[in-house]
Amino acid sequence: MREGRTTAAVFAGGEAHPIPGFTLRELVEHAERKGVKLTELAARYAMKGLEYLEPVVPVDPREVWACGCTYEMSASFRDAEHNTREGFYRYVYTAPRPEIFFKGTARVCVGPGGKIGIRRDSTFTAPEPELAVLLGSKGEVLGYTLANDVSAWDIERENPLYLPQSKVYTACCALGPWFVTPDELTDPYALTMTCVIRRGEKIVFEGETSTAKLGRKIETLVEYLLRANPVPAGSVLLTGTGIIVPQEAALRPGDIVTIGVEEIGVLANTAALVG
Ligand code: DO4
Ligand code: MG
Repeated sequence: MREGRTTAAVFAGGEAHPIPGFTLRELVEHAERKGVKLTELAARYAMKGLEYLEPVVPVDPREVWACGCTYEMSASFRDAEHNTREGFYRYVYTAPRPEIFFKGTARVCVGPGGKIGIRRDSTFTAPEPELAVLLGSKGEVLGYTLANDVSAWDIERENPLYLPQSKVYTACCALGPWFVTPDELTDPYALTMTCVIRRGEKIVFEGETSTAKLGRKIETLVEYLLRANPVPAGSVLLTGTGIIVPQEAALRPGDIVTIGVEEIGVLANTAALVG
């Protein structure tokens, strides 16, 4: 955020080189129109000086999509939760076609420090820490960030057909703190991801995974997403969770959820009731 406007910027440590006149989505669209690489355009347009800028949601995506059951942990926990057909989720983990669902638009996204939502009709809402990618219109990965696919697990558990209601609602998706470009993050399958939930002074949950456990290649997920479905440039794809938060640690208003990956940064959000 710069002079009251959401502004793209190249972050360097705690400070940033602003790119006045553009949001990141506008810069992605401009780079596509000009046929120039996003990183080249950003380097060309970025101001030389460094400023302290408050990071906000790093992109206002036209579309956010999310993958499910891409980690064995997510599939087996969900199967254990459900009394539906045996191995319903494991099937998706192993089948050629991945699970991909629509998570929403910029309307449901919050950035670092923003409030993530707990639906009033849910008693078991949990964070799902995920690696997310920023896409060009041909499916090229333009950057990596952290995402929280906040989910009303009890609604999904009642019946898998309720998935859209468990996944899509106000403030159900946190993104940030910024995107790291593929030239800086060369191996997205070697990232240690952590998640901590704090309630006042107490830690109510701590979990860790590695993206080495992601059961599919990101290109495969993107390829399925784009089949008969050309998503606009600047859309975001969440790659699924490998950290599962049990019901005992269900989110309560005021809880602080912190997701971290050393090579990307930290995404922290406070939970709040919505609706
Ligand atoms: O199948 C339900 C959703 C799965 C999901 O969001 C995940 O595995 O991350
Ligand atoms: Mg998820």
